[in-house]
Amino acid sequence: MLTNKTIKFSNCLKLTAVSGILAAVSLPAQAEQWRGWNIHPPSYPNSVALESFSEEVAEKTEGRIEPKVYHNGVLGAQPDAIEQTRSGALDFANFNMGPMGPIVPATNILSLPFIFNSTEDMYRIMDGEIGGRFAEALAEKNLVALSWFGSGARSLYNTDHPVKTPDDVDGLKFRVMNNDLYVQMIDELGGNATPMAYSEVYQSLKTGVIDGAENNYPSYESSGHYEVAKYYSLTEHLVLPECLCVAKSTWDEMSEEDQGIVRKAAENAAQEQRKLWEERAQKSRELVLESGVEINEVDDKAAFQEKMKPIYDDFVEENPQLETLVKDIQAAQE
Ligand code: GTR
Repeated sequence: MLTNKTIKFSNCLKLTAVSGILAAVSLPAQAEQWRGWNIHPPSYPNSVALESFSEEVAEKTEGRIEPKVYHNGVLGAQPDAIEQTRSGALDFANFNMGPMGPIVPATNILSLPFIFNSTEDMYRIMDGEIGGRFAEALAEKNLVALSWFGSGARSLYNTDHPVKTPDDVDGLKFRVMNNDLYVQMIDELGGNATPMAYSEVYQSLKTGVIDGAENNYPSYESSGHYEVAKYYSLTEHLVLPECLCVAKSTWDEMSEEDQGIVRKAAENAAQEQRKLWEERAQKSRELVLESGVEINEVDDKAAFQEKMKPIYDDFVEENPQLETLVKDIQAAQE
């Protein structure tokens, strides 16, 4: 007859045997599942680069980290996604520096119209010491910027007529990204600005809630805005960098080895994005032209710059601590 004592003893033996087997199999540590935010459709250059980033991270960490990108802005509008990444509810994202301004004031410098002369200047400056200063400002707000993507130049487009001089903006209603600086930008030109989520622009153009918006060729095309707003005017007023950012809490949880892997993958993704960008910008331009869009040069860019000058003056007056950074960016392009 088995006593209570012997039953317990035999169970104990079984347990010891099972844990012995488990230890021998040496189960892999549980993979970290990362959620990544992306506003664009899967074929967009940024999306392709984010997928490459995810694959490289999963492969090089041997599955310790498994990033997954959610495309098309399904995880929310950009300002909300920035907050979610800051809090660690999202692990990584590709953010435009435009809507970053209200959260990280230094990044507003990047939204000063005509601050960069060209995409090449922007890349050179953001990849260097000055870019590091922006990364520091982002880190203070819990965002680890690992590399910089390009987004070409943004230009005005509308449903009514070509914009050739600032006077042509008079009275037009433009959607802008969520940042007061852009409201002032349109005001200075004599138009009316409405901050609005990217996902709402198409419908608002269609129903006449707004007359126009501003963006680069690939976004103008992939969002379908060109189907409604047929006049694309090459003001090229903004050359905005975008980041591949990781949540600070996610970053801090990683080993140094994995941080190195993730950083390298982000740098590789930026190189790929920049290359794909050039091809896509060209394609998008052709596509919108074929569909009957009228693209026009502006007569005199300096006239637009002149109108927007008060934005600089006000910005420096309100943020005297950022004046040096503005000046350093200007000096780096002389
Ligand atoms: C795109 C940019 C997006 C978003 C969008 C917008 O060019 O890549 O991140 O900022 O513009 O206008 O909201």
